Amino acid sequence: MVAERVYIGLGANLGDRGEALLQALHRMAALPQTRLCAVSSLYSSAPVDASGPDYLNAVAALETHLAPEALLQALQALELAAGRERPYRNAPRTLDLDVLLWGPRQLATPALTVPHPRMYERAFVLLPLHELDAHLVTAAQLAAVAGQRIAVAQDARWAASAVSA
Ligand code: A4P
Ligand code: MG
Repeated sequence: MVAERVYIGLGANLGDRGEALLQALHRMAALPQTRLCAVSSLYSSAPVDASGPDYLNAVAALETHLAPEALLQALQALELAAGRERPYRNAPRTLDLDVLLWGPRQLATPALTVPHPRMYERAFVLLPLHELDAHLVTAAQLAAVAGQRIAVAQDARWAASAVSA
C-alpha cells in the first residue's frame, strides 16, 4: 500500500524550544514505517488564544504506513518524553504535536479530528504549511490570518539533519 502524506504541526513555548522541536523531528523520523520528507522554516509567533511566552512553530511532512491512531499515540509519547504537562487548555507547553492533514482524508474519532479543526485560523500553521506545499493553502486563507504576529526565526536548513535523503 502507498504511504500517505501526513502534515504535523510542531510548537513549543517553554524550555529550550528549538532543541525540543529538533529532537521531536529526529524521533518522528525514527518511527517505524515512517519517513520524514520535509520540514518548514522555524517560525517565531505570538501565542494565539493563549497566554505566555512566544512560540516556536514549524510544520513537518511525513509519509507513513502507520494507522492514524498509532501515529497519534506515538506523537503523544514524544510529547511526554519532552516533559509535556497539561495543567489546563492551551497552557504553555514544552512540545505540542498536532496532526494537521492526513492525505485527502477526513477523520472524526473520539481521539482525532483531521483536518485539525483550528488550523485555518492560525498563521503559525498556514505559513509553514504553505511553504511546504503551496497548493494546500489559499491566498484568502493567508489573508485571513495576516494580522497575527509571526516571523521566520531560521530557514529550513535548521532541520536538515532530521530529514530523510
Ligand atoms: N486530538 C483531536 N484531534 C487531534 C489532532 N488532529 N491532532 C485530541 C492532535 N490531537 C488531536 O490535545 C488534546 C486532545 O486532542 C488529544 O488528546 C487528542 O486526542 P492536547 O495536545 O493534549 O491539548 P491542547 O494542546 O490543549 O490542544 P491542541 O489541539 O493541541 O491545542 P491547539 O488548539 O492546537 O492550541 N499559539 C502559537 N503561536 N503557537 C502554537 O503552537 N498552540 C496552541 C494550542 C495555542 N496557541 C498557540 C499554539
Ligand atoms: Mg496538541
